[in-house]
Amino acid sequence: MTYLKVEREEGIVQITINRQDKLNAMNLDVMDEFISLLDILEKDSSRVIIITGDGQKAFSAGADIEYMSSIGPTEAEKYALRGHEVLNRIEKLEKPVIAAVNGYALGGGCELALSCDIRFASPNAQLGQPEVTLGICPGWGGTQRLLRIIGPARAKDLIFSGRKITAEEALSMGLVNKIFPSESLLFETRAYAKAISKNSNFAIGVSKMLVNRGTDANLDTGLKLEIYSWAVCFSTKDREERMRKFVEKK
Ligand code: CO8
Repeated sequence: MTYLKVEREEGIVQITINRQDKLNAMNLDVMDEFISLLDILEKDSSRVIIITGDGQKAFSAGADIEYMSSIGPTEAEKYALRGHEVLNRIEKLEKPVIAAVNGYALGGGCELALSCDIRFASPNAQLGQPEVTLGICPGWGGTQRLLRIIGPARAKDLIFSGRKITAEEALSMGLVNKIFPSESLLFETRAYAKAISKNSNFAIGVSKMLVNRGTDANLDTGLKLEIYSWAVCFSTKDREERMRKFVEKK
């Protein structure tokens, strides 16, 4: 792969967007590489995925503005659909995906982070949806995922103003989960990934699905889905062994 660097260690896969000269802006090639990689990650035995950007400056500065400046509505729709495919598949992956936001996460870069389950950031991170400054609305799910994560009033503020917010402000509105010093962001993210990878990946996958589905379902439907999913967990060997070990220790 040219634009995505993939490193694997003990079930943890770290994906680094590797287009530093353009602040890791995502052109069609980057999206195509994400799709090829997702084809693998959806089936392999990896347990936790980390997404970050190369260098100290950017997670990703978004969709490629140079490319977008040369296209019309037909290509724009294709570009948007490609982005949606990538982000939807990340969101639906049956394993945790963590964004290590190491700098600018703007437009499509912020939207990529929003499709992840957890966002850790360095103090120099700046997040935002500056699309309206370019004459477009967010196009990779920003209006919908931002709304669900930080609520409509805050989402509208960020989208209407196009302003960049600091990691601290993002933390205060629940847009990032935690801030780590720049030099230890990846170390801490990997440590967290390793810790959660020791838990049942089946149970985590089911929990992820329940939280995601529950976001748009009414409470009664969400609770019903939880009951059935909970019961299904009792059919796994993994659950049997984990509970047996606990009981035997006693
Ligand atoms: N696309 C392409 N190139 C970019 C992008 C980008 N999004 N961002 C930065 N670059 C390039 C610059 O052109 C520059 O290239 P070069 O050195 O060849 O001139 C290089 O990266 C370094 O950038 P700067 O010199 O601008 O660095 P600064 O430190 O001065 O500024 C900023 C950093 C503030 C991040 C600035 O680069 C910036 O504002 N970038 C654009 C951020 C932005 O507006 N992002 C949103 C894009 S729109 C979007 O993502 C829509 C998503 C939905 C798409 C739906 C499909 C239709």
